[in-house]
Amino acid sequence: MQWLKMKLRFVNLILLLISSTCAQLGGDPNGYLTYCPCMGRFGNQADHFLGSLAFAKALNRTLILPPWVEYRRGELRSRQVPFNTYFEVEPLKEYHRVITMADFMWHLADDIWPESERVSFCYKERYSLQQEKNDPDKPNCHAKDGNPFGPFWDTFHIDFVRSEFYAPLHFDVHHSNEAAKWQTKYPAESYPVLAFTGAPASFPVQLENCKLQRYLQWSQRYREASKDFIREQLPRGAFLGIHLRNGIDWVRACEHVKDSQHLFASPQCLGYKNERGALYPELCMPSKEAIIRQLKRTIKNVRQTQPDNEIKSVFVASDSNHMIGELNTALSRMGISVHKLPEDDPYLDLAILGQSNHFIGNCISSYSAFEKRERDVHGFPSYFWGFPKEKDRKHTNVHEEL
Ligand code: GFB
Repeated sequence: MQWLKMKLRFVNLILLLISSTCAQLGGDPNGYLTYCPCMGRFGNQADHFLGSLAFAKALNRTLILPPWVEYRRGELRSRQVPFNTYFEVEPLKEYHRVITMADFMWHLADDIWPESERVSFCYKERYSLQQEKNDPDKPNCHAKDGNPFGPFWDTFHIDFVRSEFYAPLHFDVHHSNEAAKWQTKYPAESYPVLAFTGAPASFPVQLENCKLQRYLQWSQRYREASKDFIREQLPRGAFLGIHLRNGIDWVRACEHVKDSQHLFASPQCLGYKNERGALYPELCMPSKEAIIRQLKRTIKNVRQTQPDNEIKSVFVASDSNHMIGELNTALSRMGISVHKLPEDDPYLDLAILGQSNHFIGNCISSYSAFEKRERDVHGFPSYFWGFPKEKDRKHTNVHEEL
């Protein structure tokens, strides 16, 4: 009996907590916007996130923060990791109204977005890989077709009853009155939630949205883990963080350099209109010799220009080959030690790079681009492998001697 009373009290407490959370959350009469971060891995998703945040603000709709989509080797379905595992939610609210997808789905969706009204938005018909699903009389977004599309929406048991094709509207809210067009065509009263099959944003991130990076702040867990690593594993003093993007997917991606003006994040060093030059292979895949040359040069430059804060160590982040042996051999005579995380962790790598005194990244990589933007927010210096071109650099930099 006593046990039953306690159980009832516990259930009441849970119900009270849920209802008070609902009251706190309220509903946004201006509507909501969400999307599946269905393209690419973290760097791509982060670029898309900044654009989607700007888009939600321009439409004056609350942004439902999607989980990050991750792919693990050997798993057929993507994993969805809650947005706030890696980043704080509160700082984003300084810029615009946001709510995590879990909060929205558990506390508001039944009222605001009942199952019978869940519409998926795509630019135009998306064909299903399963031919039998493609009906010329009933064009569809097939929002849950394939991986990560299905697993993403399944995370919150979301199914769509209808598709909406929004062409010719687009997402560039900085250079036209596009936001007003969206609001006229899709008012919040009739469309409480705009749920996009992909991010309502461009890749790479639009120049105008880079500054939104300042609202993306590491969660306490990552702030602490990065500080602990730096304090416990690196020698005291300044350190240089480097990103070596050199896995097999990258080797293949770099083959596109020869026939492209831009590749992935390349505007971050070359400019959005190639105002700082054309693509060249060393930007994408610098040789080991070039990496060592640039490291030595950077370390010597800092010695000359900041003798009170010399670089004492190098922290290497990489998706594949950290080159620890080669770099230790090359830099030991300069009294520099080279370090990496004991286990692969792309987020902790980034959080550590964000605190390095100097950073050298890969201009083409959107993973490096995340880091560059984060450092820009704090005014920390960043450089790119092979940029400017070695032969150009000789004419422009007086501190280049090895
Ligand atoms: O982030 P991402 O879109 O950047 O994809 P790129 C690269 C992924 O590789 C990261 C891992 O999300 C990480 O999971 N990775 C890359 C790393 N660098 C590191 C690192 O330093 N440390 C750790 N631990 N992991 C492009 C994509 O990747 O690659 C394109 O933009 C395409 O869509 C191309 O897939 C081949 O921009 O570098």
